[in-house]
Amino acid sequence: NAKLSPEQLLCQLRDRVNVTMIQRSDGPFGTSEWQQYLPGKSLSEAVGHLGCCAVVSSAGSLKSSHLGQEIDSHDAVLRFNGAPVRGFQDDVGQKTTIRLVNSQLVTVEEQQFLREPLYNTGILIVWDPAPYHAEIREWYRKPDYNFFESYKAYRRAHPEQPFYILNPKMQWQLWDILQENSLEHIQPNPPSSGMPGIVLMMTLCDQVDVYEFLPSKRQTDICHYYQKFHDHACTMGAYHPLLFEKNLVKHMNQGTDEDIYTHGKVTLPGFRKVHC
Ligand code: NCC
Repeated sequence: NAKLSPEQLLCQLRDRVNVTMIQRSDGPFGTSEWQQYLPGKSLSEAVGHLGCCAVVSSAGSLKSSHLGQEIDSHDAVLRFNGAPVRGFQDDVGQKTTIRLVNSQLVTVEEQQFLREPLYNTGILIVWDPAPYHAEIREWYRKPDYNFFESYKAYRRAHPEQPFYILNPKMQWQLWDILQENSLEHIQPNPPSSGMPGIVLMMTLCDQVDVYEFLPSKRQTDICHYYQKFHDHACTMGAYHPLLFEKNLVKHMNQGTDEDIYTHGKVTLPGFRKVHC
């Protein structure tokens, strides 16, 4: 087995994955126009020191989980894309500290993204798939989805809400570690939003509880807890190497298998608590 020990893996993630947001010093973002749009504060300044954090996947298995109170008891909660809280508090809680969205949502669903009040809570972070280990300049010229205009429009409408662009290098640094720790060749596509969401919280928090990323006994082929749409690929992955992400997270779990089975809950240490 090519796998590292859980401790070695945590160290690899801590030391090789740079969790950074696009800044003024990043080549094409150094213009005076971009200066007006990029948030002035860094992400860690915006969130402060966080103790216990929750990452809430969008999986259908959250339905009827009654995990809402437990999720809300965390200091900070990260959610993905258009995952709603209104009407689903009992299962997913209502606190949203960070929302990680993909560039497809910001670009293709632009009208909804700009209108829907769901996005106005918490800190927003958008990511876009760059070519494998591309420089920022190359990615900027040819993003997967050209979300930059929609990002600017959102910033103009909500100048007080922190909204960051994830440095796209992170995704391939993660992918390399996924590939190195898998016996099979994995598809050359960036990880799902799940993996960077988890690793981002590991940089900000002392502890990270992840809900229904590893499915519980409620596992279902219903894609999302908020939609009646069945697709097995939502849980197992198709474009994204989701199964490999899940295997990696399982390997690092510091909680019990019982917690996975009953709560779909995995517990990971924050990088501050990792000693290499
Ligand atoms: O579905 P999505 O993912 O928004 O889910 C967010 C994260 O939750 C985890 N998940 C979700 C469903 C499920 N049954 N099991 C899970 O473990 C995954 O970690 C997932 O990353 C994405 O990753 O950004 C993704 O986004 C959607 C879609 O673009 C957005 O929801 C916006 O509408 C993608 N779906 C499609 O493009 C049709 C999905 O492939 C990946």
